[in-house]
Amino acid sequence: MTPEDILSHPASVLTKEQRAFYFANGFVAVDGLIPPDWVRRLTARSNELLEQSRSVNHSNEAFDLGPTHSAEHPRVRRLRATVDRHPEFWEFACNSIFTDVAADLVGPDVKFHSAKLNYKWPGTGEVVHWHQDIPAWPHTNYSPVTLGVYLSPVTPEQGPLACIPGSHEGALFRHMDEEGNWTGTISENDLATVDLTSAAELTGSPGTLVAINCRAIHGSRANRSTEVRPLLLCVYSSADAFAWMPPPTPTTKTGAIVRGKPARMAHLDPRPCLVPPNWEKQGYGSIFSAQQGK
Ligand SMILES: O=C(O)CCC(=O)C(=O)O
Repeated sequence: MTPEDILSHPASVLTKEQRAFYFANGFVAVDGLIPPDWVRRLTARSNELLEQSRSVNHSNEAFDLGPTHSAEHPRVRRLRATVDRHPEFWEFACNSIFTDVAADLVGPDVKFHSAKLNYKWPGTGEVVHWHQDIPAWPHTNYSPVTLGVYLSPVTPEQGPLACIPGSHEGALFRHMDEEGNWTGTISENDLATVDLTSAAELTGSPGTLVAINCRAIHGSRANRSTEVRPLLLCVYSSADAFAWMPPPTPTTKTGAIVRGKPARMAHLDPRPCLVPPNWEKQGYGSIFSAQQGK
C-alpha cells in the first residue's frame, strides 16, 4: 500500500498528526503510549529470560550474547525471535495496542515479519551504527515498519534510538564493504552525504512507542548511564509487501497476517534495492556481530 492508501483508512490509536509525522519524517515516537500493564508483563518475561541466560555460555537461537556475558553478569545483547520465546510476546505482537499501531501505519491488512528484544547495557560501549533496515530484508514495497517499545525510562544517557528526518525518502545505501561482505552499516563515504546533525533522539518514559520506517536511517549511541535499556522491537508490513529474499531473523510467525486479510496481489514499488546475502545459506548473527565485523 502507498502512504496515501494507508491514510485513507481511519486510525485506531495514533492521531492524525502522529501519522502525518511518520509519513513525512520516516519515524515517530509517542511517549508512554503502551499501557503500564503491558510494560510490566513484558518486563517480567524479559527478566525471566535474562535469568535463564545465566546458564548459557555461547550465543544460540534465543540469545545473542555480548563479549562480557557471564553467569554473574548476564549481558544478552539481543533476545532473538522473542515471539517464539514466550506466548505473551506473541500476544503483544499479534493482538494488542501494538498491532493496532501497526495497522495505523501499514494499513488494515497487516503482516508480521520478525521480533527481537535489544538490551543496551551500561559500561559495554555498544553502539548501533547508522543503518537502514530494508537492505537486510528487502520487500516488494517500502511499507515495512519497525515498532519498538521502551521497557524502562530512556534519557539521552541511555543511548536512545536516533533517526534522520526525511531519510526514508532519500537513497538506499549499500551495507557492504568493498569486498561485498555484509557490514550492516552505512559507509563513512555514504554518511558524508547525510545531514547527521539533524538526527532526532527518541527519548521517553516506559511504554514509549517508537516507529521507524524500513528506509529511515537510524542508530544509537552507547549507554552512558548505570541502567540497562531494554527495547522490544517488532517488524510489520502491509499484507501486500512480500519479502523477496530469505529473512535474516525468521520466527515461526513470520508471514502471519495479524490484522485483516492476506493480499491477493503484491504491491511493487519501482525504487530498487540491492540484493543482500542469502541468509538461508550464509546465516545471520545479529546487527552487532555484523557491524563489529564478526
Ligand atoms: O537497539 C538499538 O538501539 C537499535 C536497534 C536497531 O536499529 C536494530 O536492531 O536494527
